[in-house]
Amino acid sequence: PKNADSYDYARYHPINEIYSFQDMLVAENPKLVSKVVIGKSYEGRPLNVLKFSTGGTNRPAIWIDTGIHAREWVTQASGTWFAKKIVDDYGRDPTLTAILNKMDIFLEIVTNPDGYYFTHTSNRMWRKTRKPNPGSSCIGVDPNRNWDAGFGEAGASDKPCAETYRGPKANSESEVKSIVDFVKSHGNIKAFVSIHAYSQMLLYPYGYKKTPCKDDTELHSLAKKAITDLASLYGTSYRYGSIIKTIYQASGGTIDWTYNQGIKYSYTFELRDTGRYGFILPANQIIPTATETWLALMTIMDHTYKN
Ligand code: ING
Ligand code: ZN
Repeated sequence: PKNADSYDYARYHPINEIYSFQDMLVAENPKLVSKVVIGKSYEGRPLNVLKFSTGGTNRPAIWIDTGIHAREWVTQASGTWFAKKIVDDYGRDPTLTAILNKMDIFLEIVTNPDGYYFTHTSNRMWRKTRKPNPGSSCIGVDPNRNWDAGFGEAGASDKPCAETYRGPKANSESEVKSIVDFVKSHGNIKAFVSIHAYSQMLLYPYGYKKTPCKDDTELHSLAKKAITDLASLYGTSYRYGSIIKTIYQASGGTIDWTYNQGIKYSYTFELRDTGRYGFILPANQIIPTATETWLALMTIMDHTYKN
């Protein structure tokens, strides 16, 4: 495609097309969108983050990432759709306009680029990063077990061949460490939403321990509101609650670390479906999935803006 309008949002795209999409969006909307390269992947690909900002310096911000797990293709596709939705709605939708007049939005669409490339070229079901593990013939670390929150505790594997291998140490993966450095140096991130698939769930901390987080009551009621808004479009039903109580114990997860850093509105989505197609969600569900998810994201962003 030659511009963001002619990009086919109803198809899955290889990484080079998502990278060119990002550059087109920046070129077409220079006053609103810029590209921040927060690091590079193990294989040397740029870790691109789109910054949506109407001015100011170090404004309070909302972070959204998609595709930290390579095979969860509806997430990267939805992230691309969100980026276009933001530029289309700014100045038209009063709620989004108010948010962007006070806050910045950061969106990392291809959070695990080496893995995403590998799912297009070799193994559609790849989940992890692509860094070799010394002493093992198995490749990669689970980038959602590699964060410094309960790292090494129950809820991850210490075996390099496992799908939930935590890695040799917290932040061993540059795809994780680059976000850690960005979040710390920014210092003003108020909401952090990490998007996975599949299972139709909206989850909040903790995953590594059963103790309810300090903001459990508020996060629970905001989750309920968000999934109610999501369901209002097509009736898609979501479960919600803390990670450990709703899905399973998972240590070293992204949002447990961001929550412990003081980012109160830390959430993980598990997008469509509930298993009929699983990771191989048909492309004709991309736009419906992204559209309904956007309603829940707006609910979380608007609550963050008002609090
Ligand atoms: N599910 C997540 C996983 O990494 C999860 C569930 C979410 C765990 C948030 C920890 C924190 O196992 C998928 N589909 O990846
Ligand atoms: Zn995932």
